[in-house]
Amino acid sequence: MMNPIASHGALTDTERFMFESWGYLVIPDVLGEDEVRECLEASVRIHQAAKTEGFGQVGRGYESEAALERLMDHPAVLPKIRGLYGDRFIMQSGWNTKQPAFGGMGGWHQDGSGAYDFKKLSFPYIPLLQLRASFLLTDQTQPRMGNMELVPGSHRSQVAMPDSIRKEKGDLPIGHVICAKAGSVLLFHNAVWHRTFAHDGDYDRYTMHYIYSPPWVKPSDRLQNSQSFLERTTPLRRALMGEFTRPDAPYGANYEAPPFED
Ligand SMILES: O=C(O)CCC(=O)C(=O)O
Repeated sequence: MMNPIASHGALTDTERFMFESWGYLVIPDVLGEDEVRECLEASVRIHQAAKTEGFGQVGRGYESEAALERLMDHPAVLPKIRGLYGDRFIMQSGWNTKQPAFGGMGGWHQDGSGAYDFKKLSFPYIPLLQLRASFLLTDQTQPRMGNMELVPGSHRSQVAMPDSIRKEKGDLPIGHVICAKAGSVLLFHNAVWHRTFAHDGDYDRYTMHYIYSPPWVKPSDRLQNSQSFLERTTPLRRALMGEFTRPDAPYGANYEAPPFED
């Protein structure tokens, strides 16, 4: 199947068109083999520390693992986030997910918040509020390797996926199983219907997801930032954690943009 392949760095007009049309992009070769290995080892460590069993998600791994911290503002990916949001956004969360060896199909869903249905925010389309960059840390070049499956263009669908399909975790003829090498990044809109695809391998599959949001959205993987992380990380990453100074009443007169390099 076709992939909406994107280059490293700034969002091109063609990539913007593909993102608007399908709701996602695939950026190959973002991480080299050594970086993938380091991130994979870090993923195993944080899941062991969190004692996850079966499918599991661990937040805040970027605070303790330098290899994961480096991905927060990766130069191949961050310019795409800026291309879609402009200069003012935060990293709302960073989740590391494990699809275990021989894991089954995940449930179809759109990303959002259990506390407040994103559908209430606008009609007819759900706005972009959680832009996700998913770093694939295991080979997913064939289906049934714990891939992500997305329904292209479904972020613009004015009807929900039928309950019958959701209940039985059924297949859809328009489901697109993302096949890509370890080190690739999938960038997608919160409203695209998606699920974790089955994994036939005898090893655990790890993916590191970074979710970027407008600056007024609350972080979802932390109640407050770790002071020690803030003290030792870079100014840009501090800004991405939402630690920017606000000149007056929140957001009224804007605030200083994160210190991007260009
Ligand atoms: O399989 C994964 O890593 C992603 C799971 C998922 O769909 C989600 O976190 O929303």
